[in-house]
Amino acid sequence: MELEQALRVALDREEFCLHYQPIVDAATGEVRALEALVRWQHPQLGLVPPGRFIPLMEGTDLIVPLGAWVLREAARQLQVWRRNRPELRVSVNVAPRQLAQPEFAEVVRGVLAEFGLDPQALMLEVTEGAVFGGTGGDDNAERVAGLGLPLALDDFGSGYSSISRLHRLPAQWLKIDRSLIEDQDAPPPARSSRPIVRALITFAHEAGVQVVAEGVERPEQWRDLREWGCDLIQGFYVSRPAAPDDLVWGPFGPG
Ligand code: G
Ligand code: G
Ligand code: MN
Ligand code: NA
Repeated sequence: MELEQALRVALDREEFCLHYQPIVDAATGEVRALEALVRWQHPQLGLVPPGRFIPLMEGTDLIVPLGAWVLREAARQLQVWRRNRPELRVSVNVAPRQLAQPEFAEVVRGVLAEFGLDPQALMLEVTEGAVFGGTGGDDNAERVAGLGLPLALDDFGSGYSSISRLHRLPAQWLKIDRSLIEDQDAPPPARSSRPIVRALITFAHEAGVQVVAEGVERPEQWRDLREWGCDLIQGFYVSRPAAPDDLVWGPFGPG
């Protein structure tokens, strides 16, 4: 069966599930939030990672119903977690086409109401392209921010990122793309991204925005980032994304 058709069937059968990756306080190692990351539980293939089907769904309108399902499932799970962890947040990735839907803010409002969630509890991860791509994403970003949801600017530094846009987006977090964290200690002749990361932290703080470093895989990276004032750490060194029952809650630390 063609992949697109298989994904339509998978949506009808609700064959998707969410894994969660901790985002921890750089200073204390406590879990502040969890990023929801979708997987497809294929009856024959097993767990399919999003890299295999999200691009196709983003190219069709399939991302819209999938995105709505992800929002609702993340909100449902968050309501359960917040009974014991009242400060916990979950952040959800929002695709450009999803953010461009006229009814996007209404869908978000409905999900918050259904689960009686504080809007501050649910974060939305948006990319620069989604917000500034001229598709109406900027209006919807303003609308959901107006509902009280915090926004995270995702994958910053992976494309043609612009610092000036930080001031034009009501974002609480800047997520530095893992490509910049990865080359942090690149050996010569590759040029290290360390000065860029330090400058981004400084600029973000000037704009009143907290910084999340993505893709932290080694304790030395965490120690450097902490020294530079980075607020939050995410990456395999802390934890891989995991099913709710398999999550380890820390606190974590760079040793
Ligand atoms: O887990 P992995 O590295 O394979 O994720 C690949 C990409 O899929 C990441 O860029 C991530 O943002 C994206 N992704 C994961 N879950 C979702 C989701 O629920 N919605 C959207 N739009 N993208 C997602
Ligand atoms: O684009 P987005 O930031 O949403 O992508 C998140 C993806 O990055 C997830 O699919 C997750 O599996 C992946 N990821 C998270 N931490 C690490 C890490 O430390 N190293 C690498 N290589 N990938 C990571
Ligand atoms: Mn993300
Ligand atoms: Na990212």
